[in-house]
Amino acid sequence: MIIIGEKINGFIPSTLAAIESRDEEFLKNLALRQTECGADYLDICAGVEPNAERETMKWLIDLAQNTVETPLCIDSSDVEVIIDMIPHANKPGMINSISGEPGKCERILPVIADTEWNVIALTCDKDGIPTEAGKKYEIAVQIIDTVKSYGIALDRLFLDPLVTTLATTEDALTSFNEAVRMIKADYPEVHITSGLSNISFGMPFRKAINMQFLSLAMAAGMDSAIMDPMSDDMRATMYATAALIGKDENCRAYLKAYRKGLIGPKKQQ
Ligand code: THG
Repeated sequence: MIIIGEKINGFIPSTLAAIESRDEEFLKNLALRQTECGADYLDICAGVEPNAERETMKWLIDLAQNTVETPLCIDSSDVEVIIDMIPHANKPGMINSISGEPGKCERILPVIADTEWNVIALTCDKDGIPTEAGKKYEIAVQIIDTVKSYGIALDRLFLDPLVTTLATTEDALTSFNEAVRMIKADYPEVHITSGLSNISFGMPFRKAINMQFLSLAMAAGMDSAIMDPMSDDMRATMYATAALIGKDENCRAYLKAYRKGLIGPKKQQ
């Protein structure tokens, strides 16, 4: 599993408060702890008003890079902000995100074509976010064709089939997983990622839903997640599932995570 740590995001109230008060220690600590908990990338999302986004994003990038070696995942809905942040990164990371919406692929892909940057692509387009698996797949194929046309290897592409909300769409998980299976069957080298918490919006005991979503989506072929790696429950779910679905040879990663104390029952105080 390729873990994208979600905690440095201004849409999280405690993170926003730290950003607004320029609380470096709080934010450095998030970079450090997520990395210790196994994050492969750190999502960086400013979550501030548009005219402060560039400055805030740059400050967060510098802060993270001064604290850890973990590559960054530049998260903004504004492609121009993303492009302006690329030169500030001290190593290639992940772009979050492009989609089937006009202008996104055309603007970002030529910039990263001859680099080692990876890119997340959302399966939405000018008509919005489809709930139906066939439509998610259709947009995915269009994006894949465009990515290929820029000479970008498909293992640099992380498709996000945009899971919908279970409380309002009862087939949110089943259509997501169907899209994952369709994409993986035809394009096995493409990665699949997702935010884990959208599905449980509006439900009580969200963690239960998020954990089982992670597990079931991994079984369908999802190999990355934008998640809270500091959550003991989410980490345990991830390692146990990888072992159970045959994605962890000799359960090595599970055993190593246990030995390192990354998973396991809480020690008595
Ligand atoms: N896809 C892509 N990018 C994304 C999302 C996606 N970026 C933003 C978002 N969705 C993913 N990031 C977050 C960040 C924080 C939370 C949810 C999604 C969140 N966190 C809780 C908190 O920190 O309080 C804790 C959650 C937990 O304990 O597991 O709510 O879908 N491409």
